[in-house]
Amino acid sequence: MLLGQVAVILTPPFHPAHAGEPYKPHLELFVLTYGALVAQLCKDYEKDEDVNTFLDRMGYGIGVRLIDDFLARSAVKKCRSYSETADMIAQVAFKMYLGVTPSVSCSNTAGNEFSLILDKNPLVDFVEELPAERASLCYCNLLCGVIRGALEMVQLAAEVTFLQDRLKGDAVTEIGITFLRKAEDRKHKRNK
Ligand code: MYR
Repeated sequence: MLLGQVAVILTPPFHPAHAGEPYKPHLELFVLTYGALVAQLCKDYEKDEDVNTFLDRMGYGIGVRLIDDFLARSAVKKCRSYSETADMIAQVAFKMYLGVTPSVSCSNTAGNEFSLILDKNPLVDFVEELPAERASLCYCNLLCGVIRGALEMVQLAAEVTFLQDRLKGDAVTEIGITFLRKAEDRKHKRNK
């Protein structure tokens, strides 16, 4: 499975004339393709950690490309705080590409750690449960890489990991985002 194929399924060609129009990605095709990708990786790699790393790196490559598509389709303004950025990821980006809106909470007093809580995760729509021998697999780890790659392209370094996962029996699915630089250090590539 090639990075380009997954990226094209998620982001079909966009024309600026359609900015602001409702966007319908080929979500079901993406979800099914993603499942096939993870299944293949599990055949190729014995260790869950290697599959997780592969998915994160692949997601990073997608995120680096996806950010231009996101900025063009959404026409959003530059965020002024980590909190705004976390809200934008949840309310605009997740809604746009996955059709769901995670809830966002800040998890530390420094204001640079956030949790995205997903009640519904379309990426696992066709997954019942993880096999017992794949207990450390982060099935949706691609998403962490996508977020990390997209943020890096707007000069925001971040660590992104799954903190909880319903596929592993947790009560919710939770993605943790830790912004690594001070907001004032940002040199925006956009000047909107
Ligand atoms: C800015 O301040 O310049 C805007 C920041 C926007 C960050 C958006 C990051 C998008 C992440 C995409 C996640 C997609 C998950 C399916």
